[in-house]
Amino acid sequence: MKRVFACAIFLLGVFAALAPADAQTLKAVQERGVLSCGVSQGLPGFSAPDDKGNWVGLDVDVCRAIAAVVLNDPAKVKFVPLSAKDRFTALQSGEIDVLSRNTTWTTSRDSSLGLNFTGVTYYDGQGFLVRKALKVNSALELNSASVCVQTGTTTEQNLADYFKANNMKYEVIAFSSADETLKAYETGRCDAFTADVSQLYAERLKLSVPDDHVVLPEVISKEPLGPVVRQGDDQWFDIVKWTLFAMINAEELAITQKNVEEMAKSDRPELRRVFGVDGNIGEQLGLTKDWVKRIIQAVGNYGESFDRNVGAGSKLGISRGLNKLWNQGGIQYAPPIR
Ligand SMILES: N[C@@H](CCC(=O)N[C@@H](CS)C(=O)NCC(=O)O)C(=O)O
Repeated sequence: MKRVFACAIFLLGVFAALAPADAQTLKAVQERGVLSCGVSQGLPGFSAPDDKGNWVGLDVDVCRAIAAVVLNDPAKVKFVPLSAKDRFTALQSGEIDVLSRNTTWTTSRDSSLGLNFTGVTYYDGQGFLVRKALKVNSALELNSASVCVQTGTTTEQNLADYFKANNMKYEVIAFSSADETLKAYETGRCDAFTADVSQLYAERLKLSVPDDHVVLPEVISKEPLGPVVRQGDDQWFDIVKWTLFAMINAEELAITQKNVEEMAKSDRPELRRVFGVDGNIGEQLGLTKDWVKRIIQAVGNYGESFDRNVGAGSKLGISRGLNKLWNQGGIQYAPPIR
């Protein structure tokens, strides 16, 4: 009898060890029928409502791709606009399932907030925007300048570090929202506006004459931006991470929104695995066999999303730069689907 009891306890232990750590997020999202996704309050190219009120952007596409794999519908996303200051609390409290809001991956954020960064959607760096009329060609000419910055960002600290390292003085003028920061810059309260370079291009579009302003050449920090989840749910962490990796791998494998149906029929072993014809990778993630197909049908591959939202096919027109794939001169690299 004792032995049977010990055996039952042992088996329970084995099952507990095999079950996902704390797989409540996937279940909660599926029961709710909608993914709650934290985004910016309106940053063109990354996350902003279009003229019909639909959220669009590179960060938005990550959420639509997650909704496609877990709910089979990229439209089933509730977008929650968050300021820089409020974004982490919204994730910690469970108000959102994932934060996809131009958020820089740093040690302190990864280790002290109870959160996990899942990957990099955009390799960025911090820069300065100034009026052309100021006739400044380098950030090193900004000694004694007043600089507008948004609070709750990595931007504030980098600004202080850069001016200190270069023995320059400055006056910081800080605001909690992007709109206030930009307004202060536009009305001349500060000589320069500092933010991640991609965000400077995005915000510049909102100025009355964007062409009167220029982004200076210096990039003063590393800002790898990516989606964030809560710690403690390894299955959800994997789903978000591999959704992004699938978009990047699809670009490498030349799978596009247009050819995905054809590619899914290919007999190339690699593609058979990616599309779930062979093996059960999707199911191992807690998803379906056709998970990659769903992602690409919903938003296209990484390069397509980049071009449409921030790259050559968008108003921002940002070049791929570091965000090119690793085999095309950039550093975007995803582990393989196998
Ligand atoms: N990547 C940096 C900066 C993020 C950030 O919030 N940047 C401002 C610069 S304009 C922004 O995007 N604001 C948009 C908003 O608050 O909705 C970070 O993670 O702290």
